Amino acid sequence: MSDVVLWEKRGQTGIITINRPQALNALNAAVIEGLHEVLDGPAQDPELRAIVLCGAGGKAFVAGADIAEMRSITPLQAEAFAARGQLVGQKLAALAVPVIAAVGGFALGGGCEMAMACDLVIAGPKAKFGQPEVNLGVIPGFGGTQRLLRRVGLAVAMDLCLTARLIDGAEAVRLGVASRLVDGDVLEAALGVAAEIGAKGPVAVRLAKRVLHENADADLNTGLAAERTAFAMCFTSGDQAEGMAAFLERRTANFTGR
Ligand code: CO8
Repeated sequence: MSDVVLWEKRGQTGIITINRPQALNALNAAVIEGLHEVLDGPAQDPELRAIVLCGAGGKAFVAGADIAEMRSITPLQAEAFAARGQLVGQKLAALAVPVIAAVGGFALGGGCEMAMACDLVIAGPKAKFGQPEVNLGVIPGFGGTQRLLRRVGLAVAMDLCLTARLIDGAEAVRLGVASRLVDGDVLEAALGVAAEIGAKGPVAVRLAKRVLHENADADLNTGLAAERTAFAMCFTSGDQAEGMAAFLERRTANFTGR
């Protein structure tokens, strides 16, 4: 297993840590390949209820792609690097369980893009988000232009991508880049959210994630049809029977995820 991407299973929560604190967790090829290894391997564990993605060292979630490594790559290598990076984002979306980004510091460039590829983004008091690529003479390449556009609309996406300005957690939540702003330790807060989600009906959580992702670009009627089908699928699960019985019997549901 990679030493720049760490995996830990704590109860039913998986924790992925990008571990290059000396370079503010910048994404080099080794990190991208380490992420693929985790996402194709332990992150598929059917016992998991949620995954938290964080950066080591406290100062940064991820400060972008590794500028030193990117500096002298060829156009073809740049295309291949962006493709491998974008595929990480697609694998995060395709994972059955929700992925929660715990952003305690800088989430810049590829780091902001990686956070936006997660299902929930929890920002700590020192979080800073931004797409500063134009400072370096490049543009986002890990999905930033497209995910920002979908999250915040054209006007704000243009502002962030063209001016490279950084925003704090409060502004990120207001604009829709992040889901929540928390006080204190962002990893603990993200683990708390993971536990909160983990206590819900797992079949329903997985289906909700899937319907939201698979229909993010669909027209309303297509999305509503997918929602109806997934809603009906919930009624094939023991979770639905247990969840509704527990409510009516005024007790806590004991979900099995089947
Ligand atoms: N790449 C490589 N090394 C980095 C990066 C980075 N992105 N960011 C920080 N570091 C290194 C620094 O070089 C420094 O190393 P050293 O101690 O050896 O000199 C160490 O981390 C600490 O950084 P600083 O001394 O700069 O720390 P400061 O607190 O002064 O500043 C900042 C923190 C503001 C975050 C600053 O480091 C910074 O601006 N970093 C670069 C941010 C950036 O421009 N990110 C975008 C990169 S481009 C990109 O992400 C494109 C993605 C598209 C393709 C992705 C495919 C996977």
